[in-house]
Formats: sequence, structure tokens, C-alpha cells
Amino acid sequence: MIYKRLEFNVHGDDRGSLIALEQFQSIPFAIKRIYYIYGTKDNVRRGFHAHKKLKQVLICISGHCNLLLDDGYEKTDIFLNKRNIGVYLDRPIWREMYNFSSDAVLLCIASEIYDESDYIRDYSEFLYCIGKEN
Ligand code: T46
Repeated sequence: MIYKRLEFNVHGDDRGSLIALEQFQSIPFAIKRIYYIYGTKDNVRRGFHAHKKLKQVLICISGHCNLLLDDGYEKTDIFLNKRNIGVYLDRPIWREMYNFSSDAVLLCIASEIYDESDYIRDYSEFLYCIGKEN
């Protein structure tokens, strides 16, 4: 499997719902950074990179979007629209995000602080990094 699907406990009652995320519990690593993507314009595609070391959990906490994942051998396209589902990426995976609804918020929980040198932004370099030449 290219990614691990995480399902979070929903604490719901007659007031509504609450999901709590904790490091080493629902999130399988120490959390060093959280960022979120929102207000994405129509027909925009983001991503187009992989990470060398970074581990992340991606959760679409409002609206919907698609996540295209590629490990160099196979691709999978995931429709994200559930607040209690996380996509755990724990190795170099090429990713693209698209089909954002106007109310989409993609929450990203990361194992490291921001480091541009961890990005692989060239697809051929990505294949080289995972040991698969073009
Ligand atoms: C990823 C996908 C899912 C920062 O200054 N700090 C940060 O923590 C991040 C994530 C970004 N930035 C700056 C760098 C760029 O100037 O924000 C700008 C937009 O970042 P980027 O073009 O990398 O955004 P996406 O949507 O292509 O990718 C992001 C993450 O960067 C990436 O790690 O896995 O979301």
C-alpha cells in the first residue's frame, strides 16, 4: 500500500463532534509542525513533489479534495472528504492535490519543521532517489 489509512475516534454527542489527535497515539510520530491549505482556486493542482525524510498525515477537515499518490511503481487517487480519516505518508511518495472544493481545508501534520532541502521537486530525481531509474 502506498499510504496508511488512519481512522480517528469521533467523540460525538447531541452537540456535535470532536476529534482529538495526539502524537504517538492517533498520529504515529512526534508532531513538529501543522499547516493547512485552504481557499484553493478552481482547477488548481498543488504538490508535484515528494519528501526525502518527512512523514505526514493529511486530513481533509472541511469540504473535499483529491490526492494523487505515486510511489514510482503504482499510483492511487484518493477522494478525501471525511474528517475522521487521515492519509499517512511515511516514505518518499510523489503527491499532487487537486479538485479542491471552495470550502476545502487540508490539514497537514508533519514530523519535521519546514525544510526546503527535504523536497524532491523533479520527478526524475524522485525515481532516482527511490532507486528506480527512468
Ligand atoms: C506537502 C503538501 C501536502 C512554508 O513556509 N512553510 C511550510 O511549512 C510549508 C508547508 C510551506 N511554506 C511555504 C513554501 C511556499 O512558499 O508556503 C508556500 C507554499 O508551499 P508549497 O508550494 O510547497 O505547497 P504545496 O501545496 O505544493 O505542498 C504542501 C507542502 O509544502 C508539502 O510538504 O506534502 O502540501
